[in-house]
Amino acid sequence: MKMISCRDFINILIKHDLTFFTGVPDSTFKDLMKFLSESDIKSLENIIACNECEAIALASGYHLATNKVGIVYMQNSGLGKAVNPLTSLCDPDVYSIPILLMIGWRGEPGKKDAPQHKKMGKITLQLLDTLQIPYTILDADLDYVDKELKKVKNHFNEQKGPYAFIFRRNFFKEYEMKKKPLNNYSLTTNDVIHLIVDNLDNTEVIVSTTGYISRELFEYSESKNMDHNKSFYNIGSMGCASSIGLGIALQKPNKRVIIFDGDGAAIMQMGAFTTIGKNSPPNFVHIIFDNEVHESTGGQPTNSSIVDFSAIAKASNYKLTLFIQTRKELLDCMNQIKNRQGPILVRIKINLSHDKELKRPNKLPKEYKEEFMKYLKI
Ligand SMILES: Cc1ncc(C[n+]2csc(CCOP(=O)(O)OP(=O)(O)O)c2C)c(N)n1
Repeated sequence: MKMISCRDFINILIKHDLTFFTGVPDSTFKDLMKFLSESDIKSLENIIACNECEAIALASGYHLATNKVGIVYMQNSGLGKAVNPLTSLCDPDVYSIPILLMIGWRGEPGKKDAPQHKKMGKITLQLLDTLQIPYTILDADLDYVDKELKKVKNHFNEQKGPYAFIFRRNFFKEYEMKKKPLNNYSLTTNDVIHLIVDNLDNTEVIVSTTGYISRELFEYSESKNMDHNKSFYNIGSMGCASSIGLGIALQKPNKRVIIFDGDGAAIMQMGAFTTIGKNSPPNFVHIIFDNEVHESTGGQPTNSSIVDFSAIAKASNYKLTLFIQTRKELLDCMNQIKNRQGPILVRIKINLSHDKELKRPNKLPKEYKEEFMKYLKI
């Protein structure tokens, strides 16, 4: 299979004066992200955004300030989030702002992928057609990329407005980082899930976030032969676990609702903190597994290292906030939160520890949903 090295790809972009990157990571671009994170090419800028809507706006600001074209990378799942600024900000009928979209094509028809990618995979090209955004499904061939970039430049000169490059998996050759990102936190996602699940009594349900966290929870439940009916695996809709949990908590005041959130996911939809605080369900526990990266898509940093989640939660009317770094603190926390009223926020610092293949929920999402709803009814 043909693949392109990250350096060659970046060099071609630089040749076409494309040096500003922003976006939300997708595993399709994990090697490119690694390359960008340690590249010493001075002209390159890469800002990892909270969500795809923000990324489009950021690249628009870049264009307004420089008259140059910014690149926005995203998984196709993020295209929905980007639709609003694409249609109401960048569109040729509004401000005509040129942006080169780099879209990872998950759920491509005919290829095996997880269920949450199926619909978006099927409609990605149709959606771009509907948005009247021209696109190229890029072949991993440098001359071809160069030719397409010339074409895109003409598009930007004549029409302005966005243009999309669609990327299949395995477009980029593997890039080995010189220095692997590490942190020294003692707890792993696995440790935390085991410890929390083992300390639950029978009144809680868990809503878990997109990516590795749901997969770890699933795998642990399988290994213990537990029913999955007390967990709602939010395998798609990144950032929405806490809002799904809020919807449940408000209707089921006798069930404790525990959210297993990621730092990237929590930041993606941070406004949810305020809706949680405003509605203030006492049975709501928001746990953030904070490894400071988007681990599920290859370990790209989130903004978490500069975010004081506790301060944000407190200022949003959460009733208790806890910061956990050790096993002992986590055990104490589990006892403490049993008798306290929510909303409660627990931020747990998590070690980067994933090198194993994790299982994915293997039944249809609808089947898990039905089991979960049956349990909630009791
Ligand atoms: C809207 C949207 N954008 C991007 C993705 C791709 N994606 C899946 S998981 C993930 C990373 C989640 O990071 P975090 O919440 O910090 O959890 P971690 O992976 O570190 O466990 C991303 C970016 C997505 N699923 N949806």
